[in-house]
Amino acid sequence: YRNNVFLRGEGRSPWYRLDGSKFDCYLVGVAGGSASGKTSVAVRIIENLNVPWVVLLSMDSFYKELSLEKKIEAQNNNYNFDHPDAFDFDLLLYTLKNMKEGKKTEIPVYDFITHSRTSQKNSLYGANVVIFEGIFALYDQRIMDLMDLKVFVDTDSDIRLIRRLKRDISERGRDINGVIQQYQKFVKPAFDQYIQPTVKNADVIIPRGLDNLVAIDLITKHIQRQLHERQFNFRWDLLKIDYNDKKI
Ligand code: UZR
Ligand code: MG
Repeated sequence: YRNNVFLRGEGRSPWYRLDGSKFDCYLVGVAGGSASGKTSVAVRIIENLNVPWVVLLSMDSFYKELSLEKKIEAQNNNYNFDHPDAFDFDLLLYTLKNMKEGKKTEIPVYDFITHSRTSQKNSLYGANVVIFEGIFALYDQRIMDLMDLKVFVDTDSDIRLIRRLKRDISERGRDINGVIQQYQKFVKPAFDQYIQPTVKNADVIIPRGLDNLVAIDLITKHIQRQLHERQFNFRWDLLKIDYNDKKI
């Protein structure tokens, strides 16, 4: 996947299918409850893939900017960051579409302190594989329609609560009571009502998350095989060999 060879101008030139239809980068969606291990699974897939130009995109970048009123709610722990309404699915759709087409794409940088997008943006110039992870990765049909592979990380809720406690206390400066309160008020109800039902949208369900090396290996092999097939298509296209001539 010597993608850099195909880089030009405003991003990568798109690949083409044998039938001449435009082809784009491989998009994987990874959903699952909070602290289920989505990020870890995604990172492991990327390491195993061993392909250049792989992008990991987190749904955290697509939180909506909050009005002053909502910011006060957030400060008082009354704003629900685990509800689908907290996310800007339109911006997400626009961004993922651009990435799939290999266009230069700006990823917003969300600041969880001010609850707004910073003036800074991350620019991406196309990728072979994009892994998009978040609690609502498999929620919006328009987004799922763009995906080549849909994964749900299914980790027991007690394990997720333990991890969430550890992470929020050590990395997010919260105290034990605050984390438990938030979990009971927002995280658990949202999981039961909105996130868990999206498991039916998945192509593959990974029980136990990162511990499930076999599932991660199967997923990696599948993506590699698909990329391999696409690369061949591209080469034939480059060499202007008619596919029908090659068919025996
Ligand atoms: P995951 N979250 C934070 O608390 N701080 C951040 O900077 C980013 C996310 C929380 C978010 C949600 N809710 O419950 C959870 N809040 O992380 C989703 N507030 O992220 O899938 O990594 O657990
Ligand atoms: Mg995460």
